[in-house]
Amino acid sequence: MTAANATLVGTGALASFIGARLARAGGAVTLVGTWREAIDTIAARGITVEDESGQWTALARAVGADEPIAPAALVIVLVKSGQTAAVAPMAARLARRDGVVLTLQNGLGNRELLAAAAGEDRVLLGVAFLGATGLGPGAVRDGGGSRIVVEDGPRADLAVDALRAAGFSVETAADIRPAQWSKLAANCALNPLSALKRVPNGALLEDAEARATIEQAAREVGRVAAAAGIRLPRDAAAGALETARAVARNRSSMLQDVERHAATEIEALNGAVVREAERLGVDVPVNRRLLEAIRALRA
Ligand code: KPL
Repeated sequence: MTAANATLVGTGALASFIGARLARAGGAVTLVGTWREAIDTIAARGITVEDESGQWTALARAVGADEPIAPAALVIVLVKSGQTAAVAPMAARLARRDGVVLTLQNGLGNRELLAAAAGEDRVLLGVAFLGATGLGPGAVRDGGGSRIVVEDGPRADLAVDALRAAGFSVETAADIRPAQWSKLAANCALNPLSALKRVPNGALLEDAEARATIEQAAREVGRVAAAAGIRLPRDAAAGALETARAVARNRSSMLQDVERHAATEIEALNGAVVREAERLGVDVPVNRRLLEAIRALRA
């Protein structure tokens, strides 16, 4: 396992958390983004992380998207899925020709957008079953979970070694789609519900009605996956509940988005599932209801 130098596209909670872990392992880490307060805070004081061990700080470089940055062997994309199309050309430029662009984002469609810009053989999809709660610019709390599945592919070892050196529990998969859809099932169930109820993930598990909705929403996603020919490693509802337990203390990214009045990832999550379900002729009433409820919140 070798600490790796990496460029992270994004300065939000997950980018700060993963960036801090990579930097603490000894890698030279650069975060690139547009959130000026986060860039200035990280450049001045590093990234502050709260976790079970207490509070610690890791030094990282943080720059605006228009500043010159030398291409890196490993580029990790961590912006919200709605911003992927906009950052894809930059992510492609930031990776060396022999480097790799890894997406650890939520939702469907990110890999395809990045591959269109960087080339199919330079992009890898990773699925992160972990959470990070933003506490302000350059400050984040570990939201629990540690598992990351990375698709096998050219130069996957660059990403796998770096993430393992940072202490994550990393697996590789020849076919990433079962992991991707398992996480999608968890996201479609937990994120909108936690955002509507304004509670951390764990509180949903203690509420019988919410728990039932989680199971129904996740099972619908499992049925869409099955109709698309993707076999999930286990029952989608059981998987979503397990993820909820692992990230119980986390405030889901959608809840954090709603609280800061930002665009949510609902279209790349339940929206994508509903569209796929329509294409495949699968009924997904619970996902449709959650989609409409979050759209209404935003309106
Ligand atoms: O992916 C997530 C998110 O918040 O977006 C998890 C960690 C699964 C739920 O909080």
